[in-house]
Amino acid sequence: MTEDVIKPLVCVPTYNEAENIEKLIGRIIEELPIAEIMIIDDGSPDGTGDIVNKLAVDEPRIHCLHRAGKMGLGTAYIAAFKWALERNYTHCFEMDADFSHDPKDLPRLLEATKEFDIAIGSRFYAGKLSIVNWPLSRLILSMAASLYVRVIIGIPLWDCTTGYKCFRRKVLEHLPLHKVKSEGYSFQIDLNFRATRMGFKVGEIPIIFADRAEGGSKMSKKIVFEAIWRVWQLRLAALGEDLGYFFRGKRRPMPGKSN
Ligand SMILES: Nc1nc2c(ncn2[C@@H]2O[C@H](COP(=O)(O)OP(=O)(O)O)[C@@H](O)[C@H]2O)c(=O)[nH]1
Ligand SMILES: [Mg+2]
Repeated sequence: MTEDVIKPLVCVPTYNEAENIEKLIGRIIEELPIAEIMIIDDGSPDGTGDIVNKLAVDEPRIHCLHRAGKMGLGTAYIAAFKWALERNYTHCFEMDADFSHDPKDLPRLLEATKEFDIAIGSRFYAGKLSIVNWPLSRLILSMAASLYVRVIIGIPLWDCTTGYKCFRRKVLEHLPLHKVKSEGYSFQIDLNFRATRMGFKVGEIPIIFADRAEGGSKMSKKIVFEAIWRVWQLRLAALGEDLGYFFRGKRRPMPGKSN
């Protein structure tokens, strides 16, 4: 498929985002009218999914996947990416529903995919912070997570856990999505790691990140602990894979380097 016609899908997982969702969808359409939007709602008790259904009646650019219960961010994105790959979308965005990610940055991230296979919105690029109103504890946690990831698995990114991203279709076509079991923070680390190992170019675009205005965070200790051990699991799995190729005398395929 040629990428002359650009058709992005903005994927937004939601759990109890009734206060944000209508306004967010409006802003996405305003900032990037060529995009379509996929909301992945996990049966939000506050009726987020119903709001999206009503909006979708008059606006064909809005789509919604309804899942029965809260199943986590990682599987939500995977479901949306698979849906996109079955259709002719050229790019997929990851974006939060709580206005932490400014819709104004959508065109910048899309533009950056001319140079990079994945453009990620970085909250502390080159040591320069661009965060508004976020608790210091969350900031320290995120920066520490990126440093930890850099040391253990060597991804050369300042912000390894950001959830504002734009993927070119070919990255998602090559990533083994069925193998990705990570959630939360580690989902972002996982995809960055796999894509980098495949030779895809991941580029950081500085963004201004603001704390959510409405609703509550779904961040939990479980997500943090998952990230700590998952990084080691990714490292060991990669080592196992490399050894496998080595003993078979073969080279590991690098689809990101092929064009
Ligand atoms: N579908 C789905 N969305 C989720 C789930 N957990 C969080 N989200 C959404 O993921 C985005 C990020 O979550 P948030 O609570 O803001 O996390 P934080 O920014 O790390 O505090 C928001 O749009 C949430 O509504 C989940 O289990 N399922
Ligand atoms: Mg948030």
